[in-house]
Amino acid sequence: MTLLNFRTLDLAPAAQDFLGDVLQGLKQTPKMLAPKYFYDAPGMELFEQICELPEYYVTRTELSIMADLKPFATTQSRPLAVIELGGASSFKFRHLQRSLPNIGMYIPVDICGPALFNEAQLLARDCPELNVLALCADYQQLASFPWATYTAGYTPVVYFPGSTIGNLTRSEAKSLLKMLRTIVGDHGCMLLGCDLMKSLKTLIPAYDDAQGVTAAFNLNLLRRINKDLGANFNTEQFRHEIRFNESERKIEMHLVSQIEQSVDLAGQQIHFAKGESIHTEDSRKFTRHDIETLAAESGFALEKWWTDHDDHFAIALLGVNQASRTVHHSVVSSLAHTSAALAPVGDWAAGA
Ligand code: AVI
Repeated sequence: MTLLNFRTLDLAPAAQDFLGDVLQGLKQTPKMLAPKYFYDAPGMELFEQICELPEYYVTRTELSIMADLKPFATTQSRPLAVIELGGASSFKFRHLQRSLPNIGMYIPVDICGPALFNEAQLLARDCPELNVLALCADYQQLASFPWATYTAGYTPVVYFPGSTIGNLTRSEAKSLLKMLRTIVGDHGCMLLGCDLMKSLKTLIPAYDDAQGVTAAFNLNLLRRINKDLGANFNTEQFRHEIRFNESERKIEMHLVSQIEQSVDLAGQQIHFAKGESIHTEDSRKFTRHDIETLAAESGFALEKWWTDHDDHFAIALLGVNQASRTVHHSVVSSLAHTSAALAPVGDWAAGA
């Protein structure tokens, strides 16, 4: 059955980028791999299991706060166009819909195309009144997307849940927010999930659970490199390790080589000393002040801060900083005219 309210756009980066990034990361000292590569189909499945672990407080705490967002919906006169970053699973969006009943357009963005398209189609089938545009893309590609065309008539709301912002460096987070500021225009806003700094007694087990699901998630990155790039990592020879970096208030995930060894990748030999690690992820933990500062540096302003009783997690409403208004407006207008390759969906505009 053709769904009139469902479209897809595939701007997925070439496989070549993956090989280039992996080679570059493994040749540098210390070795590193970008966390965005965790999320192939098995990685997505493992991440879903992580979200249900008793130790991983993040997801259930975030969901518990969502009901508090209701008053925000009533202040909006136009229907909302929700742009979700990392939207391959529609699970959180379905919760969001219960709190924000005036969503008319949903644009989930993810680099895991098959899961994204599948989930978005199911959502479009379940919600015939909702226009769904599933966009397979890397966050960097979003800057040149003609957002204003797609969100005309709606209030654009960028939804970035799960504290994925914490997996970026400070400067990456700032650049991303600056770019998102151009997407929301002068009248939009952003809902940002932020994991807060807390006791290590809670933090450490959340990233080193008793069942070993997080370890399997971390090691799956090496399996993916074997499968997609023809490498020969022996995953038995690497161990999941987490470290708390106090000065930067972040949990680091590493894969530590248990022996001295060499791995073949694309005709090259990658050498590992015994005990040498590959740094695979940072997960930053925030304070309210961190988010206020980040917002102010990116053209946003913190307008609301919803949190749970234990102050474990917060959802921040970032509105547009008055001073940044007109400058960004012209950027949004020009973006609408730059990408001729992507046909606008004029008939989807609210009120059209
Ligand atoms: C996706 N991201 C916010 C998760 C986090 O908590 O940093 C990824 C994760 N890594 C290990 N467990 C969960």
